[in-house]
Amino acid sequence: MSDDQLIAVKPAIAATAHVTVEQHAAMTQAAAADPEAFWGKEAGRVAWIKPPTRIKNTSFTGDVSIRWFEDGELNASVSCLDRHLATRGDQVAIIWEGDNPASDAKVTYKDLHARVCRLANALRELGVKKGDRVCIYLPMIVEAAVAMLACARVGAIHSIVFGGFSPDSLASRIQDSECSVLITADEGRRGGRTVALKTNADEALRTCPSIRAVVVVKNTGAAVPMQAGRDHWYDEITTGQPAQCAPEPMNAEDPLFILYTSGSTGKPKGVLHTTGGYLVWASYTHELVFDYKPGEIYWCTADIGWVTGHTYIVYGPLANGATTLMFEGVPNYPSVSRFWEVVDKHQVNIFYTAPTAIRALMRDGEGPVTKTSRKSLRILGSVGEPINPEAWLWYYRVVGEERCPIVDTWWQTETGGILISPLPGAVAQKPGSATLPLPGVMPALVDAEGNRLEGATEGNLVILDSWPGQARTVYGDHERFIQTYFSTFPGTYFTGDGARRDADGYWWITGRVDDVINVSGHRMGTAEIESALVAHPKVAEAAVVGMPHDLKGQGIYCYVTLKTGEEPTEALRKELVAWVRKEIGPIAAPDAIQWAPGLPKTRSGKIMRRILRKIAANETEALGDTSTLADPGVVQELVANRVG
Ligand code: 6R9
Repeated sequence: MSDDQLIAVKPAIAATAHVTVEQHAAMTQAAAADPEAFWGKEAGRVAWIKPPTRIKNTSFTGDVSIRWFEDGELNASVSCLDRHLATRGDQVAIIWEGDNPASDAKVTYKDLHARVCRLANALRELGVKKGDRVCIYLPMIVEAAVAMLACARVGAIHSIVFGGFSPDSLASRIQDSECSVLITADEGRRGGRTVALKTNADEALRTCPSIRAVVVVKNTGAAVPMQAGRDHWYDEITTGQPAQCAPEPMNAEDPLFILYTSGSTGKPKGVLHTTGGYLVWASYTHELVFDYKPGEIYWCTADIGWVTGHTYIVYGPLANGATTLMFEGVPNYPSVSRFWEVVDKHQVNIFYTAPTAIRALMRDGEGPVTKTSRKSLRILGSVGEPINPEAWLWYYRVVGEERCPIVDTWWQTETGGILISPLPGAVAQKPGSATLPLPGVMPALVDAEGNRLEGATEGNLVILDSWPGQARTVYGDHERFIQTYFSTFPGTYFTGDGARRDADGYWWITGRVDDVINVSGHRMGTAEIESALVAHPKVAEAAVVGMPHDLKGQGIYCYVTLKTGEEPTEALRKELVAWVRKEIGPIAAPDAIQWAPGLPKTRSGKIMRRILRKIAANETEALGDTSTLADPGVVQELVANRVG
């Protein structure tokens, strides 16, 4: 795609946009010149018990300390609920659309407030106090949002674990942050199938002594065992609770939530976000990037188990008094028209999804899209991985009929919210480019040695200074936070992504430069999959890399060395795929397993992943320098037996 293909800002959008071209430039300038003044003003987006007087106190060097609005006091649930009651208590806060197209529900701000207060009171009765960790392992039902906000109400730190994760993955996350309560459901529903959440939870809890109580939402009504004294039905403990609950006053820097995410090494990290800065960022970005106007119907298709669900289904939209749609299902059930049918059914104006969904739907052609109206759509968004220009253009032409701007939003769990994205009324788009940083965000490119690169070039993407939504630490391991994000290029936040900046100053994210792979927008650490593989009794060694994949963006390619005497059979291959699914979850299921009698290693024993990535990608003519290998013959063997 040429860097020059500009899709101009649409006059109809610009005419009413929150931010115009001129304002974008002025805001960018103002935020850079005087961050204190700029963010001091933006802090007014949320409801403070005690407004902050100290705005920014951040350092990316030494012990790395990030503090925003540090003398302010607030409660996130009040900003998302109470303050809307007078003006829009009867407005719908959440439209819930079930997996089954016949089931849906509408929850007003007044209803949501009451439901949150009832659960918050019940949590307090279970002994939950400010600072306690509560794990949420729920499907995409209204109770998931209620649970998040009820935790915020009582000052508990929520840690949501995606419902698709295995009992082992759930257990390790509960153990790491020593959660005292788990909120789950009997079962989840997705694509016409059920997910055995309570059964998974029971298995996980065998190794989670910190859990004192389990709250179980009756969702499908399936019979599940309840452990007396530990397990409580959600309905039983919330019915009869008062519909009011005094919010816990929180310092701006008190934690709001932990969310586990994969990195290049070790176990997933508990990324920690605090209350004030995160909420301001969620509100600021949701309003500006989606140009959200009161009364509009906004739909983000993410799962609440990922950061996108946190910031752009719950906190951002509700802080802004929006109507947010929560979808329990999948894009292709009961048919591949589902997304667009839901858009028509609920008259969705703003639609935010992932490139992997767009690529999957493209395969079925335009018919399933064009048979729907989609006239309500005004803005389309993309998140989770680089969107290839073909998918961008299809989304733009077929779904949005060239009427809707596309906001390709680059950000991460650690950034709390969007950092690089067009604003619909202010920034012309280029298919495949995340375009420009939001006002207040300072990206830069550095080479491998950390030298700043200027002009049109490509390099490692770093951020030079803090923004309010930034993660503050890794739960229980600040040293790991410093090591992971601030030691590679000292003095800057290292994103782990590579990027290119073109001659117009537009940013093109090229993907991860570390050992993290992005499968359908889900971050997976190759180290996690490797350790799952070597935990199998027949596996001696494993190396995992990403490979190009038409639908998923990246697929999981595993090189496996078996223990002496073990036979590489098709049955064993299937067994290993099932093993990894069970150990981590279905999203980690390998796409290819290649039997590797040996792995290419340097003389010091380091696996040369660069070579393994090339073989997996079938770029075997350009393997690069193999002279430092201990045994170059290994490479020929692997090339000859590449799978797929
Ligand atoms: C929000 C989210 C973060 C990683 C990130 C990058 C990739 C996300 C992107 C994108 C290109 C975009 N990524 N959005 N790459 N263009 N618009 O996805 O958070 O799950 O932590 O993943 O996803 O590689 O580093 P998270």
